[in-house]
Amino acid sequence: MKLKIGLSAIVAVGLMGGILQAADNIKLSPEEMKKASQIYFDRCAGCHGMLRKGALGPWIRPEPHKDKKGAMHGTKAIGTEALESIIYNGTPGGMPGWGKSGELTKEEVKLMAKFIQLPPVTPPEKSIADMKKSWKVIVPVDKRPKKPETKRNWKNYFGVVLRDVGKIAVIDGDKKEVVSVVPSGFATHILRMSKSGRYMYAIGRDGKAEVIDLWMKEPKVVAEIRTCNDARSIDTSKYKGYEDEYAVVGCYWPPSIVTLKGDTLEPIQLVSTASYTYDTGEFTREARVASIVANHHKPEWVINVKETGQVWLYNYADPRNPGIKMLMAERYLHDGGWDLSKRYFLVAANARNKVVAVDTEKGKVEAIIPTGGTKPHPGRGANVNHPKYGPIWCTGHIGSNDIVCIGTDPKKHKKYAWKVVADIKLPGEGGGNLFVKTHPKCKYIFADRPVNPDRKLQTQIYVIDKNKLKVVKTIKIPDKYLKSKDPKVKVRGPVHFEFNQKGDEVWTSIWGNKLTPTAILVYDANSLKLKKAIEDPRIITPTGKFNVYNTMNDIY
Ligand code: DHE
Repeated sequence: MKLKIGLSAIVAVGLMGGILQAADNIKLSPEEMKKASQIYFDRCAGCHGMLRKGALGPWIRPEPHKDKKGAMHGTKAIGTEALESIIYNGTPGGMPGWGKSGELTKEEVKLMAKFIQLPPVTPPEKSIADMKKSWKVIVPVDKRPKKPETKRNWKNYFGVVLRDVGKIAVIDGDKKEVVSVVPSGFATHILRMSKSGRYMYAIGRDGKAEVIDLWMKEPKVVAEIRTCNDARSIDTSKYKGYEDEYAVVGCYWPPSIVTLKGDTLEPIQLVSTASYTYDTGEFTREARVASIVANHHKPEWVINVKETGQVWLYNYADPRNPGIKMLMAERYLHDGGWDLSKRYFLVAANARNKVVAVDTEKGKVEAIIPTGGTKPHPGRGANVNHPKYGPIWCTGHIGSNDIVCIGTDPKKHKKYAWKVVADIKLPGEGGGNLFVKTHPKCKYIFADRPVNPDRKLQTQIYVIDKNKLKVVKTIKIPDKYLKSKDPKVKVRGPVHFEFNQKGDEVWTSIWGNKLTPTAILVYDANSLKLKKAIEDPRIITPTGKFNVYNTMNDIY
């Protein structure tokens, strides 16, 4: 697997630097280092960073460090036993209990408790020449269909990430049939569509990008490239005249922006995002790219640089010579979505419990709003045109049970603009919500809670009435969909929602494990009845689902 090459390089650098002996009395053999580096990359780096300086999760380097409240952190001072307990049990702040859930064995938990007391190793860089070695055009552009080859309603296809098996299922949303299952990168994170919807793009945690041609009778990967070693975001050029022209990948490591040709994925430009924090001006090598959205009104991507707290407005009209406007926003920028008018982009700054609203028409930060909850995590958020507050945008939180809605119309609803107009409490203790979703035609917002430690709360769907702004129903997932073949690993509850093209069905994934195929449940979005469980032996660890029509038009 390509990922292993990157990681062995990381381990090799570590060995050369003599890190095995670095911390007093903690020694790991080369095999243990290799295993721990792999686990760290798969499970920990996303939240704590490759350099372990913290982001969604805290600083976990051996040396002490003062956090913003003045408290000192350092893994050496915490010690192996306490670290083991945290890794095993998780924390109320949203850290999963890796041992308790069965995902890591007791030995692996102990290994990780030791590993994070050793100094981190700087992972390798990647050039355009390196990327080109992995670039493949599998079906040349002139050999692809000139018009859709299928009679199916391909705009109502759903791309579903099959996370732990590194595949993507393309499902016909009208017929609820699997049309094809294609290979993707390691632990694919998200899918996005080209402006026309014809091309579906995937980005893997290992930085591998694929483009799938949905016009083919059986959709296939037509080009692929490994852009970096660690990534979470991808989007496309959506402005008039640039439709389907470019794709862009946002990398966690090396922290960078990679522009690709839309149909072939040929790399065009590579820009480092290493920069200075917006507030204290500290140089930050690990300034990772979090969410990216494509502006429909300008040839521009809105690119959120997590650790520096900067939003980059990236003009791709001349992609070899991009124009970049850097907006000073807030830390740590993570996920977000458009408001109803698609003028404002709202993004979570999760270390500060705030949401940043960016005015993409004027190219400025319009407002920074404290949400009142802990660790906002909107996914792309949920938009509502409310009878009293006008257009509002809602986000959930990982660390608390608040679903918070913010006014987004400074012209006609000035009184409510950029203010929290509703704080909807999910029932029961703790947060654990990852995604909220709605559709303009639906009267409800749906919320999940897959990382809440309470099994009951974790396995329900929370239904919020858009007018009342209250939870009006909880839907319990039937037990038969929550069974695991591996008794040590539990099947988690529903994760992530997506609507069909018409907006009358909402789909959610049952988040299983590698051994257990799990269902995608389709609910009637009005009656809230379970309409269909899509079950197929190939559907293993389904996570994100992306309807072609809704994703190409940013409907949420
Ligand atoms: Fe995600 C979106 C990063 C954990 C499923 N995730 C995003 C985005 C980022 C991100 C930056 C926004 C992309 C965009 O819009 O351009 N996610 C991270 C992490 O760093 C984190 C916290 C830890 C990690 O190591 O990856 C993380 N994410 C998860 C999960 O555990 C989930 C549930 C399953 C998985 O794949 O690991 C998960 N993330 C998703 C999904 C989206 C997403 C389904 C897209 C939501 C949408 O509706 O667009």
